[in-house]
Amino acid sequence: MDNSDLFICIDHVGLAVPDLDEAIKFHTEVFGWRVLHREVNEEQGVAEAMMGTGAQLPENAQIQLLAPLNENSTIAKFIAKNGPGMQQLCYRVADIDAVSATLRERGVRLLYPEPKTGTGGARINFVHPKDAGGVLLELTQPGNADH
Ligand code: MC0
Repeated sequence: MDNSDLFICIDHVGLAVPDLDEAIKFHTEVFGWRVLHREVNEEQGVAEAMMGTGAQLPENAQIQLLAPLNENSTIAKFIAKNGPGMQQLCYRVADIDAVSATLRERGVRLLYPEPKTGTGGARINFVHPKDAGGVLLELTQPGNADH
């Protein structure tokens, strides 16, 4: 991959929340967001909701509410340490294998050797916050179900 764009856009910003239903109530009733999608991802240890607007375009970033499924969840650990709040920034990519290879060539470590399954069947991986300026950076190549 040459030095052209690696990322398509900000796909979503993830917020760690203790309780998904309470967070959805707050974000819909106070901030006027709509629930675009909900799912449970057992492997990631999360129950999640993707929030957007009534006029959501595919390239508009979404807000992802992430609640822990159990106390071993990375979200539970994050909340225990930091309290609720911004947990991750997610960039959308067209080809996660090519982007991962380019980032590895540039010395950036990805958490998983191969992509795992994310929202809507996306292929996902993460850059550790220590390699991304203190931000947990997710990469997502959307599946066909979303976007
Ligand atoms: C940890 N650190 C963070 C951070 N998590 N910094 C910024 N943002 C975060 N979210 C920092 C800590 O402050 C600490 O820095 C150092 O990293 C080690 O932290 P730790 O508390 O010991 O945590 P670890 O190492 O046990 O876990 C961190 C790690 C983990 C990033 C490896 O959270 C992870 O595997 N995340 C990827 C998976 C994930 O987040 N899944 C949930 C979303 P100091 O300076 O104190 O050493 S699932 C999802 O997003 C899917 C559904 C999707 O969108 O498709």
